Order: sequence, then structure tokens, then C-alpha cells
Amino acid sequence: MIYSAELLRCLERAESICVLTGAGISAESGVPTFRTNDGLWSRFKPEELANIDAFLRNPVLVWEWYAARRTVIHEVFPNPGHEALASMERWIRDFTVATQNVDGLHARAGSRKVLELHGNIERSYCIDCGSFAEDPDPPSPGNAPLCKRCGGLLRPDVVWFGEQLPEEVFQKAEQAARRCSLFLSVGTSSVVYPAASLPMTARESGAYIVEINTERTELSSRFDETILGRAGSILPELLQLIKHSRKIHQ
Ligand code: BJW
Ligand code: ZN
Repeated sequence: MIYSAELLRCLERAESICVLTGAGISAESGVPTFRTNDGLWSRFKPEELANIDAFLRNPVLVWEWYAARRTVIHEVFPNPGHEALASMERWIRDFTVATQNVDGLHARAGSRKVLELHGNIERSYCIDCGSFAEDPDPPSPGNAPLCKRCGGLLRPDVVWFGEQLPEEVFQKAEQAARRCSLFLSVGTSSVVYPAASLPMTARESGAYIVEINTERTELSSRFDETILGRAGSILPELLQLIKHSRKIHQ
């Protein structure tokens, strides 16, 4: 891929990079995205299932969705896109990954500074007493898992529509967006807020903002540039460019 002179300059100079990732980065590991028609979840609209009312109406259905997704995540591995970001962290002084994904694949790839904006699918907590169940019993067919302490319903520790993102985590993401000189938005449809506002926050503070996606998105026209391609191909190339420029300047 041939990259713009502006992006090459940014990669060469950047001391602070912030990356926002979405389901597209995990697609190449085999984790289905949310909003593509051929996706495994195409039967389920996230807006319909990922909210507390849907859960209270039918906890078993919602748990089946999460249990199936946990199974997928346990069977897959980080891909070259995740791995490239984990390596970039070693080359860039201030490097932050803010992810909308709940799959834990960035950490498994070796990224240490990961802000999980929408929680993590591996954890659960009780909707009555709030206690966490790190390793809950898997929901048996037809049953939702219950809290060992009080018998209340356990729910996945993820952020559903209408719920606040973990405040401190989002604050850190906004700070990283304001600090960075280069912001990469990778594999997200940019329709879910407030995560989708982070690139614009970065731009207001003077960052060069770049989208990496296999398709154009609702926000493409607001990015400085959109690179059309797969995260697992583009990110390793950007890593090579970063490494090359740092070696030259050492
Ligand atoms: C590839 C690729 C490859 C494929 N390489 N690319 C206006 C402003 C602010 C807020 C709102 C607003 N209007 C409405 C809201 C509220 C709402 C919202 O944003 N709604 C919109 C749908 C309109 N937001 C909220 O409710 C949030 N909370 C909030 O705002 O709190 C404040 C508040 C509270 C109370 C009252 C009022 C305000 C919470 C949002 C929580 C989202 N939760 C989910 C589920 C998480 C748990 C789980 O995983 O089950 O998060 S929904 C789902 O969407 C999930 C994802 O993280 C999120 C984003 O999806 P993502 O990652 O972008 O995936 P896709 O599938 O959409 O896109 C994949 C992309 O990858 C595609 O573009 C492909 O082309 C691309 N791709 N292969 C590169 N190889
Ligand atoms: Zn409880």
C-alpha cells in the first residue's frame, strides 16, 4: 500500500499515538462483527439485545448470545493487527489503545495499555448486590447464571445501550485522544457514541486523524484520510514504517 506523505510524516515524528479499535480488528481472528449482514449475529441487532430491558425481559436469550460469543473468543487468537499494535507500544513513548471490543484480544496479543470502553465479556456481576463473579459457572441451557452470594441474576460486565461507559476509563481515553498527534480509528463503523466522538476530540486538539476500515463509514468524510483495507494488513505495514523511521533517527 502507498501511504500519503502526511501520514508518513506523522508516523515518523509521532511520540503520542492513540488508537480506537472496533469489532473489525477482531474479524480476522474469526470474531463476527456486529453490523455486517453475513455476520453470525446478523439475526440479532445489537440495539435490540444489548440493553438492560432486553436482558430483564429474557435473560436466558441474552445469556445464550454471550455464552456463544465467549465460546468463539476462547477458540480464536489475536491476529497480525492486534500484534502490530502491541509492538507499536514498544516503539512509541505514549501509546494508548482504546477498544470498544470486549474480547480481550489486545491484552492477549501483549498490549499493556488497553482501555476497555465497553467492558470485558469474561467478567460478570450481580444486578442485585453488585458483586463480581470472575469465573461464573457457565449458564446451563435454559438458565441464566446466578450470584453465589445472594442468588440475584448475574449479567456480563459489558456496557449496554443507555448505560454509562466506565467513567475513569473513558476519561483516560479522552485524555489520550487530546494528547496524541496521530489518532487511528480501526475497524469500527463509528456509529456508537461516545466512542465515536474520540477521533473528533483528537482532531480538535490538533491530531491527524486516520480511519482504517474495509469500507467507508458514516464518519469517513470527517477524517483526514480513510485507508481502505484490512487491519491485519495495514497495521503491520504502519508498524514497519514506524520501526524504519526510528532506526534511522537513532
Ligand atoms: C474491518 C474489517 C477488517 C470489518 N479490517 N475493518 C448521540 C450521541 C451520543 C450518544 C448517543 C447518541 N445517540 C444515541 C446515543 C446513545 C448510544 C448510541 O451511540 N447509539 C447509536 C447506535 C445511535 N450510546 C450509548 O447508549 C452508550 N452510552 C451512553 O451514551 O451513555 C450516556 C447515556 C447514558 C444514559 C442515558 C443517556 C446517555 C453505550 C454504548 C454501548 C454499546 N455497546 C455495544 C455492546 C457491548 C457489549 C457486547 O459486545 O455485547 O458495543 S453495541 C456494539 O456496538 C458493541 C460495539 O463495541 C459497538 C461498536 O461496534 P463496532 O465495533 O463499530 O462494530 P461494527 O460491527 O458496527 O463495525 C465493524 C467495522 O469493522 C465495520 O465498519 C467493517 O467495515 C469493519 N471491518 N472487517 C478493518 N478486517
Ligand atoms: Zn448478588
